[in-house]
Amino acid sequence: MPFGVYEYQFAMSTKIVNPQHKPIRVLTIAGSDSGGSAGIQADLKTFMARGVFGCSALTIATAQDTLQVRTAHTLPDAFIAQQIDTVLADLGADGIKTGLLMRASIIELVAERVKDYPVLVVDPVLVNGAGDQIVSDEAVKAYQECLFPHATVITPNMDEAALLTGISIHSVEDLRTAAQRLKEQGPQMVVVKGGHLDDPEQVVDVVYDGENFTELTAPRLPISNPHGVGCTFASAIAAELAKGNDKAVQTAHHYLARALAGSLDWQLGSGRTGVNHGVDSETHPIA
Ligand code: PXL
Repeated sequence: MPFGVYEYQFAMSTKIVNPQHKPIRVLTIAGSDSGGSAGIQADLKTFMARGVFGCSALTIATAQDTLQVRTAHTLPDAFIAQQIDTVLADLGADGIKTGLLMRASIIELVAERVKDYPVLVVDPVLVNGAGDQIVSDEAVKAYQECLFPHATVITPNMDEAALLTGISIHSVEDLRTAAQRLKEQGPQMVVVKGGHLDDPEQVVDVVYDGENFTELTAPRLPISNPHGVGCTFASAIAAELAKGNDKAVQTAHHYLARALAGSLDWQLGSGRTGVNHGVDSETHPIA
């Protein structure tokens, strides 16, 4: 048992000084982007920036840079389950966020484990940057049947919302209609991201809680197709919900706008640029 050594070392070297304070903990269940812009890298940087303690359960490892995913290895279901069980049994979580889950069996095992947690943000990663569906129809169905009914918030982009509802989306009105349909699939709140609409001036996201629609607008920045935006937004929402922020989606949206603006002058690799997660992290020490 090779890890026995480490357990022993932890036990011997840990000096508990002031054990009363429990940091707010958020678990991401997602893939790794070795390039650092998306996936668990984006999620953990966002958690840090929003002042919560981030944990992770890895679903898929990618060899990826700013230009492409070269290869990817999905981890075995049993090991994904073990990571989640291990973290939740000891540290617990005030919030959980899901990212790239790849196949129906993973979505099902995740749903089984996260369903009783009060904060669950599901970012259904179904379509890649080029607009192609990257998970099977069976996985899409598993999201709808197993995970959405337990979600506090789901955050599809408009291509994913179209896939999940069958609605073709060309306008803010279509985003609203899709949000209504998605609400019927079980989440408490829906955020449909309209970044791919062709308004050159602004980006509009639609939020629907079953009663009211809210539009989140931001000026369209001169960055072509930034990478990791969806992961960052969903993680910021999870962190804010875990902190008890009743304006979690709005706060996350403001953070994302700052993080995007903070990377405008970045030359990060030769492809799609990630966002500046640390744009204002000094003002958010771990809670
Ligand atoms: O942005 C979606 C996404 C999520 N998770 C991982 C990714 C990507 C996009 O590349 O690589 C691991």
